[in-house]
Amino acid sequence: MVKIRSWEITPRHVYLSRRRLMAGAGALIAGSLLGAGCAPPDRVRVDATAESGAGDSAQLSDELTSLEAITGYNNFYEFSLDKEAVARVAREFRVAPWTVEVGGHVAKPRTYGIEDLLKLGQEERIYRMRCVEGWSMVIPWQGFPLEALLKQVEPTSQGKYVRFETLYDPEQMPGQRNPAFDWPYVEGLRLDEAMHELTILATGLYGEPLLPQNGAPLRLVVPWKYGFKSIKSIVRIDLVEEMPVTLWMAAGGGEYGFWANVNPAVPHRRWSQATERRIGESGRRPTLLFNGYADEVAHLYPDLDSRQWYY
Ligand SMILES: Nc1nc2c(c(=O)[nH]1)N[C@H]1C(S)=C(S)[C@@H](COP(=O)(O)O)O[C@H]1N2
Ligand SMILES: [Mo]
Repeated sequence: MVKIRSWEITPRHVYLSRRRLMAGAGALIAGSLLGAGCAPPDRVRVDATAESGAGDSAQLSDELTSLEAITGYNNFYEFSLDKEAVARVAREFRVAPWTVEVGGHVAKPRTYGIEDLLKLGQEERIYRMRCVEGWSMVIPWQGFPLEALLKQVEPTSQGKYVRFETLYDPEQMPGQRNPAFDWPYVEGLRLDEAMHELTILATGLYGEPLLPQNGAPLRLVVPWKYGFKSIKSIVRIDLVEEMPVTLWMAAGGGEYGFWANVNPAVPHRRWSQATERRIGESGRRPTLLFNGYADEVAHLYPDLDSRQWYY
């Protein structure tokens, strides 16, 4: 039986549509929730934590975003800048064979085949995902903690940050011919962020292997940070000593920073981050500090003022 942990769901109430879960591939997830013994007739309701300081968001529920939206509305600039075109352009993307080189400041560098990584164990994680552009989804991922991989390669004392790189293959990824960006896509985390239990490498969603548009066969998911940190189709992971320069740091003229923690109080230079549009809903909902995961992650940032949380 899968244990439900507080961070898997909203800090207050979560209502998961059982009907939607039971439809097709989601049955696995529904099964685990039902197994946990909280299944009223047609909805599964989970109270994650006790009520405390409930604000507006206490009234809001987090239903899973539809499979259609998750796989049909994508940011993946290597394929297209048009979110609704990404799936089509990426359809033929070759995800096998696939290897991931893990190196840098580690005692045991290693090249993994995707099949080795799948052996690290698959867990279900239902996370909110908040794009810096002001929209969000709730996605049922499968994957494994990044920590499990990092422990195998044994970071040395010089390994202070983790640098991730997406495949570079302009033949398959026409967007990489766009000279506005410094390809390949690079992202990074501080080691403690990378080792945090919320941080996963995802291999699937809704019970199925990832499709190309969602970052097949392996992508990062860091749910308390803006979506652009969750780099797709990873081929290299390096432990490095200095904060890596990410694609967005290089491209954005300081607009998109390294930390990129979701924070409703810190506006983007061109728009407010106070509210967001949940895909599939009408209207907007308040954005939550650290995307609703503050209880789990705020302790990572004792020295950052709130502006640095974003920039
Ligand atoms: N390599 C790569 N990773 C990427 C992106 C990208 O363009 N290229 N877009 C990012 C952005 S802005 C978001 S919001 C998420 C979107 O993930 P999804 O399409 O699976 O919802 O992927 C992130 N990872
Ligand atoms: Mo995004």
